[in-house]
Amino acid sequence: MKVFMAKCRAFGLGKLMAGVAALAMGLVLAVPALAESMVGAPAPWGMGLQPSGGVIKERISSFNSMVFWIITVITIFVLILLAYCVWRFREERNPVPSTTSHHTGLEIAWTVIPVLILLVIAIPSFRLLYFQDRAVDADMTITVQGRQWYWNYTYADHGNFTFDSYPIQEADLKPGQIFKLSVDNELVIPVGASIRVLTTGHDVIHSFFVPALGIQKYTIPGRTLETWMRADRPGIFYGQCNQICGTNHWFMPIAVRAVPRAEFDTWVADAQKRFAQADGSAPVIAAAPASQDSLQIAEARR
Ligand SMILES: [Cu+2]
Repeated sequence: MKVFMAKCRAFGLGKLMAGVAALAMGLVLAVPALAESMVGAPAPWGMGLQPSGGVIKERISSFNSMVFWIITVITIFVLILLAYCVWRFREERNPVPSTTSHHTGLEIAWTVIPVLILLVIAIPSFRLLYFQDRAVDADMTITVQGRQWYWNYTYADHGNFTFDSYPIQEADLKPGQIFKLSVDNELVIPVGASIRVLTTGHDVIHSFFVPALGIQKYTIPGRTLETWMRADRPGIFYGQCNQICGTNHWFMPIAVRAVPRAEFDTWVADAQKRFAQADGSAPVIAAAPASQDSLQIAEARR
């Protein structure tokens, strides 16, 4: 019996060890698998922000968490104060109401403390706004044009090829594609590259919004606005036009695919052929803002 118990224990321990080893292996394998490709998309019952695909979204998320905790502490404090006042100054315990209307110390405190709290929020907030504003040292430029109702992308630094991006109809979806988010021609970018994004509108105001990359910019007819994005991990990051732009506003999803540099170069070589103009010339619409104005804007803002 003793031998049997010992065997059982040994077997149990062995099994446990094997389990732990398998779990550890699984975790080791899971990390590269996660790093391989992430999907930035809304999830059913998702309560928080979308996962971060790059540094801008990481900073937005940590700022959001900081403000969340400040709000939580203030809310709990006010709730406790309210409950205490209701209990302490109820009619039964306080038959003769106080006629006090001023308290200098208290008034200074409830003016100064909120100002300090706002300062604590304002400093990182402005820092984040300026960080999001433009790429300090962009590796490449992409022009994004919002049109009724599709997106047009131009790769200014790669021969100025340009293409349109439309959503995939429900009947044509392949496995893994998402209705109202997946598109026929994705905006492909290299992982780790800081990309200057120049936005402009063709007809009405649209807005280029990809939450997982922390980018949102209006596309306004007659104007070129600048912002930037960087995907620090490979994956596909979905977004949508988030400025009501007409009846087919829903028809403007965005899919940004971040791939390793070598894969990006292969895609560019292929895209240059696929999206070449019929006469081989550079696209007219994008040529001016992408090559000249973009540099002037970048220079003027330094
Ligand atoms: Cu829209």
